[in-house]
Amino acid sequence: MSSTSGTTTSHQFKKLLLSDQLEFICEAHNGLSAKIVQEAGFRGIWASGLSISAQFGVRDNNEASWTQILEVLEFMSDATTIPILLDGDTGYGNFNNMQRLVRKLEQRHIAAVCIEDKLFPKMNSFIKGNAQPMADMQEFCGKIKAGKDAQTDPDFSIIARVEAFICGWGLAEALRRAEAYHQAGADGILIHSALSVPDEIISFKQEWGNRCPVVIVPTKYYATPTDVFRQHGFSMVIWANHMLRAAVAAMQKTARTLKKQEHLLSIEDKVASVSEIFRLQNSAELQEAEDRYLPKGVENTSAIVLAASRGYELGELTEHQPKTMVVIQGRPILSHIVDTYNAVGIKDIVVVRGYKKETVNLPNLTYVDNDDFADAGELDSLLKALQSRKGPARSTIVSYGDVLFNKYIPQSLCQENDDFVIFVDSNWQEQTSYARLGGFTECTIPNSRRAFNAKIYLKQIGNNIPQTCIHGVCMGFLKVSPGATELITAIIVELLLNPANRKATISQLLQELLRRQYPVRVLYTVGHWLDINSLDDVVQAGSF
Ligand code: SPV
Ligand code: MG
Repeated sequence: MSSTSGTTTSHQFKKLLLSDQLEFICEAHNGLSAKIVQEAGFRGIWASGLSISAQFGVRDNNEASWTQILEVLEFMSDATTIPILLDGDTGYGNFNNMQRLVRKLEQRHIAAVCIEDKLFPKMNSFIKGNAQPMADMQEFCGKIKAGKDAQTDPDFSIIARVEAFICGWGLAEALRRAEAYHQAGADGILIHSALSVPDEIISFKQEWGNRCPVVIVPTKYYATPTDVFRQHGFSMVIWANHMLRAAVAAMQKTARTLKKQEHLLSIEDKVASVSEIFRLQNSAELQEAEDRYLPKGVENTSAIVLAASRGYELGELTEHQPKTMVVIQGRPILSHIVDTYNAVGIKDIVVVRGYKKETVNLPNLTYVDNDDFADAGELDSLLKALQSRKGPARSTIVSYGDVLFNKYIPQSLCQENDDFVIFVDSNWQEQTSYARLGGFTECTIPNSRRAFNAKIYLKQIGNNIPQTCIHGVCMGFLKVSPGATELITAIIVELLLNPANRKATISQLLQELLRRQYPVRVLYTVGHWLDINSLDDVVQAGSF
């Protein structure tokens, strides 16, 4: 992977290995721990065989297959930009397997691999090290050569790990092997020791001098001051398993506490917050991408249903209840409206009630009362609804309490990003009740094949438009984007300051938007809705 500094990770690793200071790399065993290591400031990662097998819950004896290790490496590489040195055990086979391994590592932007001179399946060096057989030295040299020949990136490094001390063969054998591996092309030597003091590795380094970089793993001689390693000219220290061991200790403690206490109170402050996990997973990036790539969903959309008026035109039917509560097919009109909104996922529904408000009582709705309903108009109700809402602005669909509609209508409105979007039925000649609605509209293009893919905007709206200009009838739906909510509220407030506008309608609001030159997007439909304006409509609605 190319890093933020513009160089490849293999190049960065080479530089660390050859640097004239003591460098440190730290173990990680999955994407998350790799990211944590990088964030701590480390300039390299040790993909430990012990830790990766342990996080799988298996032994460090090549029980996890090499392709399973490769998958973990891919996550680690994806999560970071610093170099990763793979603990490649014995190379997972002979020279041939080693060559394939190197090619696969390069494909995954792994900077380097370390192989040890033991036999497959290997055993962790700290378990009966003395009894472990070593690889044939020449065979191991062939494996190093094969790996170096397989790499296509000149900076890819191969570290040869000498297990002579671990297996009880002593300094002379360690030096003999290290020299052979160096001659075979190894970029560095890892000299390993299981003693609790650094004597073996120091004696090795004193004899070895500076023939090539020497890497150490002070897991067992952990009490040694780091300056001792510096003074002896080691190149790199690997903190080989401490992320895994830290996690295990924390998990054991947490699990025991939870089991015993059966509540979360005493551990909440001791564990990472959920938001910290989201941060490590880079959730913010996905949120941004969703905004860019996903069609706008309904999850951030609310609805306002204007249902304050009585609806005199229905006569006796509205004597004891407003029109929105007139029963159609066994349920009030409002219940049908709520179902349609719910069907597209819109749950947050504000209903403005006025006439016989106590009869408007369906569950799961937010009610706003307009007790001035007899003297005030739609905009007065809309303003009350807008002002009642708390929290961050959301998309809002405004509709009437006596209009039935297909879910296609709110769904289409939600897809559009424009600040103001309305629906226009182009089949206006068949609409008998247009006068009651927003009235006639002229748009930038009439509904036609050409209009199908075009963005269409409102040119004028009202009931005095010349017949030849009419493109449809406004259905009373208005979608307002979150960004335009404050604006629309301010415009309504201003309109209502004039007493002449006391009974102003949605149509007048749209006229005002046009007057102020705000674009109002138009979506065309033919049908998909029904305005209940007469007893005939009530009957007709039964088959809607
Ligand atoms: C590992 O981390 O898997 C190692 C280092 O190989 S050690 O466990 O010390 O052998
Ligand atoms: Mg290992």
